[in-house]
Amino acid sequence: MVHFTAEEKAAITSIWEKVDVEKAGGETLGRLLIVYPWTQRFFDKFGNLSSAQAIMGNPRIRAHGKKVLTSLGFAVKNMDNLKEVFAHLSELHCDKLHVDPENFKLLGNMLVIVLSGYFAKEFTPEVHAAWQKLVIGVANALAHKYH
Ligand code: HNI
Repeated sequence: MVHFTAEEKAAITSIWEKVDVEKAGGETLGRLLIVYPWTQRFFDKFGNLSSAQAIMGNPRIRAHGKKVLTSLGFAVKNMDNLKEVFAHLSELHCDKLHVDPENFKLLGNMLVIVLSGYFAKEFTPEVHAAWQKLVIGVANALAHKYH
């Protein structure tokens, strides 16, 4: 079970309260699909994914990215309880969506890259480490119910 110190929690929250979930969510999911093109197969019903430009301008990708980041917001509010918070979503991604859990790590890393771009000045090594710990914790929690 991951444990977050008060400093790590503060580092995560100080960034999170400034995040625009639609903008950052759309960019994170869009970049995931471009940088790791095999992830596109989960979104083949989402319309035009034919180029990087099409993906970044696709309103359904942006809306879904917002949904994913909104859900990640529950992690920020429940850092001591990640497994419980994501138990239901873990079952959904395993049983219904069949998403390989490796992809959760890729998405988490992409989010850290996107945030480090938006908040370059504040992204000290300590803030970076706290965020990386959170996204790994979320990826592990989402993988927890896989069988
Ligand atoms: Ni994910 C649906 C949260 C990573 C593929 N996903 C959801 C929903 C949430 C969610 C919330 C909506 C559930 C519902 O409708 O009840 N996903 C998250 C979170 C992460 C994540 C918090 C990681 C931090 N999902 C991923 C990854 C992939 C993924 C990495 C694939 C590469 N998710 C999906 C797909 C759906 C989905 C596919 C269904 C989309 C749809 O609407 O058809």
